[in-house]
Amino acid sequence: MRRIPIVACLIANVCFAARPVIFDTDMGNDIDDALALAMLHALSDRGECELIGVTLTNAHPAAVPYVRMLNRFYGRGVLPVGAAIKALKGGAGDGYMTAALSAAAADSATPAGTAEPAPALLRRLLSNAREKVVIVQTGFSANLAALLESPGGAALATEKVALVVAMAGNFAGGEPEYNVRIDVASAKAVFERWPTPIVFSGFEIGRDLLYPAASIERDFAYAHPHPIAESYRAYAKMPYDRPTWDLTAALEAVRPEHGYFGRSEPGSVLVESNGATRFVPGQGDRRYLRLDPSKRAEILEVLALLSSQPPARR
Ligand SMILES: [Ca+2]
Repeated sequence: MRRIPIVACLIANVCFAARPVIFDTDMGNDIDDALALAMLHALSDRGECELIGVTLTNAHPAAVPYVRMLNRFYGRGVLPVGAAIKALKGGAGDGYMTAALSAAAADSATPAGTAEPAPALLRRLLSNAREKVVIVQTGFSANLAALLESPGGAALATEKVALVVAMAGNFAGGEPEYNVRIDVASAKAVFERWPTPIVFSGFEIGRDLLYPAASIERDFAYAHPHPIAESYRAYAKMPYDRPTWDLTAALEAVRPEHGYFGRSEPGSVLVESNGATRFVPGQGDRRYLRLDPSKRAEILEVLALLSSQPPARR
């Protein structure tokens, strides 16, 4: 009896291609991007999505090698990685990347070669996609804004993007959120004019779901060194429980039907000059996530399980 759902799942995976996903990230500024990328590899291994590329909005020189190192750890070393097109003040940090690269040095050499600019990669991935793509944006909006403002970019997004899930904004009335504040002009362009639906995981969602340090110590012990665990330890003094901002966006992007989060009514999102986001219900196809506190334990369990899942293809 226990085999039946597994077989059904395998058949389903063969019969229906997994939804392609692009991960657009400011990797290196905070640790949640690394955990979110680990999750997208795990979900790809499970056949729930297909990670087709990573585009960066952190221009730190370690960002491309670091993402390539993680992709290689998870058995996807050939995955294309696009480099950030501009260094943003306060948004080009190396919170853990160099440390994790040096810890991994014995395990794998850093691949040579430059990366193409992220907006060019985004355009190529979308143009070549056989079905509509979900974009998980967990950093600044520079790449999507560049695509939107390039010739034919809006039409390409309309044709090839199903949905953007963005970790951005603050829908609980707080301060301007970091991902918006660092590049206000790009966020304003994307959140107000991007031609497909956008679902926002606002600051308040990840803030209220803290990743347990105990999981880093326990669940990643299957590999030494483990690049995610090394990164987490390098980012801040252990033990600490870090908000799961980017993980929640990745989860909602791939598993919307699980209903982990509630969603607001549709509306529009306006970006003020200081980076504050304002939701206006009514016209528009923007929504933001809501967290039911009674689901907190379940969601944290899922986030830890997926981000710590051993690579299937290593
Ligand atoms: Ca991020």
